[in-house]
Parts: sequence; C-alpha cells; structure tokens
Amino acid sequence: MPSARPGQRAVPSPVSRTGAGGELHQQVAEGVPALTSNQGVVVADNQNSLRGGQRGPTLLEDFLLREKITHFDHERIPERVVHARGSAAHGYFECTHDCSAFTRAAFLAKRGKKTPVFTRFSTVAGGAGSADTPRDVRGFAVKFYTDEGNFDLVGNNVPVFFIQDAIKFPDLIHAVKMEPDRGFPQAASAHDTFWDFISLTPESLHMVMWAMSDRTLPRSLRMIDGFGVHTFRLVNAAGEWQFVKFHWRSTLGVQSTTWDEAVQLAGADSDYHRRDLWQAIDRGDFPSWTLGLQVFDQATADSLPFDVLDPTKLIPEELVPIQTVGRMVLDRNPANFFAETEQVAFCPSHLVPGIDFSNDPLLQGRLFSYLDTQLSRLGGPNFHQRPINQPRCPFHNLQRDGQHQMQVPGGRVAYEPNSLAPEGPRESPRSGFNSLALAEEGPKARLRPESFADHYSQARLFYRSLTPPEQGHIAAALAFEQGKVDTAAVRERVLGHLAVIDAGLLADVCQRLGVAAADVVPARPAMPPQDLPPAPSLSQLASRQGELAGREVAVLVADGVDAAVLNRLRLGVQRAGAKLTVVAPLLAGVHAADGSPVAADHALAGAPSCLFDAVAVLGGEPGIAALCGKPAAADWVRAAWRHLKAIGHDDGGHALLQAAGVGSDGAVVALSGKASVEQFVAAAAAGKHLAREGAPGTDA
Ligand code: HDD
Repeated sequence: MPSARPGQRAVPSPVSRTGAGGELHQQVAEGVPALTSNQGVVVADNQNSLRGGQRGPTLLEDFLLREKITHFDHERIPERVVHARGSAAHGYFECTHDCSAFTRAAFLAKRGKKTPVFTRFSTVAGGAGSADTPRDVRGFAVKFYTDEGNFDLVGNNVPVFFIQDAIKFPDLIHAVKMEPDRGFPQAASAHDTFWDFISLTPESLHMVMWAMSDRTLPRSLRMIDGFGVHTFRLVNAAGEWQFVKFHWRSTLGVQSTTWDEAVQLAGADSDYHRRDLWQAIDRGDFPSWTLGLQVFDQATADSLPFDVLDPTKLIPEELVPIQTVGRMVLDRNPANFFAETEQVAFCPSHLVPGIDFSNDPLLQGRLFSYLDTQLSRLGGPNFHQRPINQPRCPFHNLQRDGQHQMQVPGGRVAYEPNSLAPEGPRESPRSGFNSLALAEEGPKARLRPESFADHYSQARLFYRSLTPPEQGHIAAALAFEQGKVDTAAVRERVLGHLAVIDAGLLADVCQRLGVAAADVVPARPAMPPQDLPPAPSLSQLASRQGELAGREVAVLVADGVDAAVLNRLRLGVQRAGAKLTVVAPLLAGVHAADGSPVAADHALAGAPSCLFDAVAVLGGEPGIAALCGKPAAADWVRAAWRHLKAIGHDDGGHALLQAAGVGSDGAVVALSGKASVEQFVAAAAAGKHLAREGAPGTDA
C-alpha cells in the first residue's frame, strides 16, 4: 500500500466525488499524499473553482484558484538569448590519464578519478520551441562537479568561433536571429541580415566554412564532437603553466544527416535529437566521449603561423597532437526538464585551481556575459543554490540575502576578517584559486592585434583538408543560403570572399547559383592568405568508424513477409549494436507468410524513413502490391535512396523499390540468407553512401 512520505499528509480515506461537471474518474489509493496548496492547506476540490451559485460568477475569494493560476502564469522564465533549445543528461567524467605533470586540478590528476557531470547540448539560433535539426552549430556545455568546485567547459561542436572580440557578439546574434521587424526566419542563418554581417566581417569566414559543413547537420547529439574553442592554461602544483585546448571526441564518431533529411526531420519529429538522446540513455545505450588535450608551451605558440589567442583559429592536431586524458559517459536522464536542463547555469568563469584563462578577447568578454545573463534568467544572485547548479563539494562564504535565498545562514557575523566567529570560513592562500601572476604591458587602447589579421588562410585550410563530397556539401549549403538572400550586394560580397578562400569553391557555388564566377569581384584581404599544409584530421569522413552501434534500422513489412528473413535481419542488426524498428502499413501490424502475426512499432504514416539510419522492405506479393498503391510507401524508399542510406529488400520489397524509381548500387542489398544480412549490416554501418550522390533521385 503506498504511504505518504514524511512531511506529507495522507488522504484520510479514498474518495470518489461527483460534481456538476460529471463524475471524477480517478483512482485514489489509500495512504497517498494529500494534495495541498503551497501553504500546506489540504485541497478538497481540485476540479471546480468557487462560484456564487451553480451558474454564477467565480469569486475572487477563491485563494486556491488564485494561487494555482498565479503559479502557472509564472512557470516560464526567460529563455536563453542564444542556445535556448537544448537537451541534457547527467553522467560522469573519468580520468584515464594522470595529468598532474601539467595541472593541479584534482579531477584530472589521478587515473580512475570519477567526477559527476551534467552536459547540455543545444542549437544556437532557434528559440526554445524550435526544431532540433536546422543547420546550426551545436552547443556542448559540460558542468564538472569537482571536489574543488564546479568547472564549466562551455564549448561548441566546431573548434572555432565567428568573431574575435566579445564586443561583436550582440551584433552577430542579432544578425543571425529572426529579423526584428518580421519575426522570421526562425532558427536559420539563410537570410539577409546574417549574410550582410558575415560579408562585412571577414574574421567570421573560417567558422562560416564549418557552419556550412556537415558538422552542423548532426545525426544525433551522441554523434558530435565538442571543443572548448579558446586557448586556456593549465597550471601544475609547482606553478608552471602551459597552454591547452580541450577536445571532446564522440565514441560513436561524427555522423551527419543530409540537408534534405534534416529538413524532413524538422517536420517528422521536431524533437528528433532530444528524443534520440533520451531514448538511448533510457535503454542503457549510454553515449560517451573521450576528453583530449592539446597541451603546448609558449615557444610552440610562437612558432605557429597564427595567434593562439585568436578564437577564429584552430591548431591542427597534425601540429600539436591531442592526448586523451579521460572519458565522459552520460548515463542518467534529467528527472525534471525545467529544474535541470532549463535552470542549469553554465559560466566559462566557473574555474577550478589548476586551470586558468588566456587573454583571448572573446573568452575575456564571456567571463562577464554568462554570470550577468544568469541574473536575469534565473532572477538573482542565488542561482548557484538551485540543485542543478550547486557544487557537490562544501561551499561556505559570507555572501548573504538576495532574491531567492534558500539558505538560512545563522550567526551575527557576515563579514571577514572577524574575531567574533573564529569557526567561520577563512581564505586559503596556498590551496585556494590563485590566478597566474603574469606580467601584462602595452597601451590601454581598443586595438586588434596584427597577429589576428589573417582571416582567410584557415578557411582555405579547412576547405582543402576535406574530401570532395564534403567540399560539395559546403558549396551546396552556401548556394542554398545565398539563394535565400534577397539583397544582391550582400550575395556579391559573400562570393567575393569565397573567391579569396578557394577558386574551386567559388566556381562550385557560382555554378549552383547560375552566376558567372568570372564576374565576381574578389574581396581585398587585410593580409594575403597563406597555403597551410592540409590537415586531414579536420575531415569528419576521415575519422568515420563504420559502426552501426547506437543507430536505428527500420524494416517496412507487408503481409506475407517471410518471418525467417525478418528474424535474421533483426538478429544481424541487434548483433551490430543497433535497434531494429518494424514499420507496417497500420499499427495493427501484418501477418507473415506462415500466418504468424508480426507486431509493428510504428504505422507508416507516423514513421517516415528520414527517422532511421538504414531501411529494408520485406513482404509477400499481395501485401507489397497494396503498399505500392500508397504514396507514403513509395516516398519511404525514395527518401531513403535520396538520403544515401543502405536499403535491404526481398523480392516483394524489390517491387516497391522499382515502383518508386529507386536505383541500385552496392548499398541496395537483396536479403535472404545470413550472408546477405551481413552484407546489408556492413552497408548500413558504412553510413551515408556518398558514391550514390548525383545518381538520379539524389542530390548532387
Ligand atoms: Fe555563449 C550560452 C557557447 C561565445 C554569451 N554559449 C552559450 C551556451 C553555449 C555557448 C554552449 C549554452 C550553455 C547552456 O547549455 O546553457 N558561446 C559559446 C562558445 C562561444 C560563445 C563556444 C565562443 C567560443 N557566448 C559567446 C560570447 C558571448 C556569449 C562571446 C557574449 C559576449 N552564451 C552567451 C550568453 C549565454 C550563452 C548570452 C546564453 C544563455 C547563457 O549564456 O547561459 O551569456
């Protein structure tokens, strides 16, 4: 029998009430907690407000109604001005490599040390209710609840940023967000104001190349890498420091959707990424990342052909290798979205001893911005007291009062130094956080260093380090976005920048736009670009792992399906660590050739093939003939073909492929025996079949 928890009052006896609105069909078990007001008054009726007469007016005196409605009216807090749309999970970070030689941070010091984390992924431009799959950079923010205080690593899924100085951030964001007069487009960079800003801000071009790449169309939040972007410092116990850049590497590898797939997903399931993360964790398929560090000294920094304080530049791992020092596993979904995912407050200024900032001017501005934004978003200076934001180590100080103060600090002493409370908190000169004592010099001025002036070399480096299909996707994205720009002068300036980055890129974009590349007036760079040696590590295809683990294969079944083939397929997919989902014309499922029922996970109408990583079609002749008459079935296989997916089929399924005009290639596999299932699984594990691009029915 359920019983009320301590502090809760039990409902005295089960009740069943009939009101004017009809009978209340609610099971009330004995011993359940009584519903109360926020003042602890037990509520007798939660269905009807207090009225003067059965059909009369509602009375102002109904304090229970007013309390409930007032609370509801204030349920929302301001959404984040950027990164409003996000999904998060709890987990842990495990140090796998003793880093005490270069940092005194305890969470990195000892192999095997585990630290709880809360990680929030986000899009940047869209509002909290926007779809998960627009082309956008993804936020990758990790709160480490270390024994020495909270450390927030607030990064993105690309390694560079649009601007070099924080003073430009409001302009960048105003440009990319929906235009203020018309309120559109939501969650899209494909509009005039964004490209106007970009065309006048050449420092953004390197990140623009990343933003137009496949990185900003992630298949899953579990399949993105993360980057701390800025150069930070690590400081060891002897006070010696080195520079560091932080890298998260997805265990599942970086995987992307195609553009058309992302567009379809926005309609088919606007919570695609949120649901995917939640469901993976829920079924025990915990996503994980390794943490890598690029550690380098001042001499190395000085030897590089760019400034390590410039956040629009990366350091190729070909120049400074990445050392893996730990791994993060996300193994628990939030218990409450609002209390945790919405109220979590990340601040790059949340630092622990052993890590320090660099003079990156973008980072320096962020150190102000995040603390400031929490004051308005979370309503005051006590946001650190919310459970999700509280350090897990003890914290004591003499800060007092303020909005939403939840603690009741006793005693008469709220100052320091003091002699009246010798047991109170005191500073710890040696073990506490000490900023590095570094000498700074130079005039006080609003200056951009000369060493930040090269805006094109790394944009070119990135583009030239990619494989031809990746390069083609960038050109297609740029052409799409420019096609949405109304103002010709803006487009022309953008093309002028592409001319400096790479002539091949310009030619490809111009061809897709139907514009003559020869007419484009190249931009005049402040500093002529250099040809840096290509860095293959920047290509996401180069790091592809060819695994099906963590992904989802769907089989569209029709009546008369061969149960043995279906079972073989299920086993093969599951053995590869993936999930097999059965889609049927109706939710009722179908019947196999042997008459046995085949249950469906989804009805065709609710499960377009864009939701899955690979597909198969199986069914007997009459069943498939019925499917061939349904546009949704033809669209299902046609979209899978267009989205470069592996497609399995039996003889019946082949008839549907033909009726839909789907072609054939190495990733279209006839399914029957075990070997053919293995072939299909291998084709599905290979990911997108880029060799298919340009074939009839696909995008070039
Ligand atoms: Fe920022 C949120 C990442 C530059 C100001 N930012 C925010 C989040 C991420 C980033 C992941 C969401 C955190 C969460 O999940 O709650 N931002 C970055 C990266 C940047 C960057 C990687 C450059 C390297 N940001 C940046 C600058 C400024 C801001 C230069 C302001 C000067 N960012 C904010 C903010 C947000 C924010 C307005 C919105 C909500 C919040 O902070 O808590 O303060």
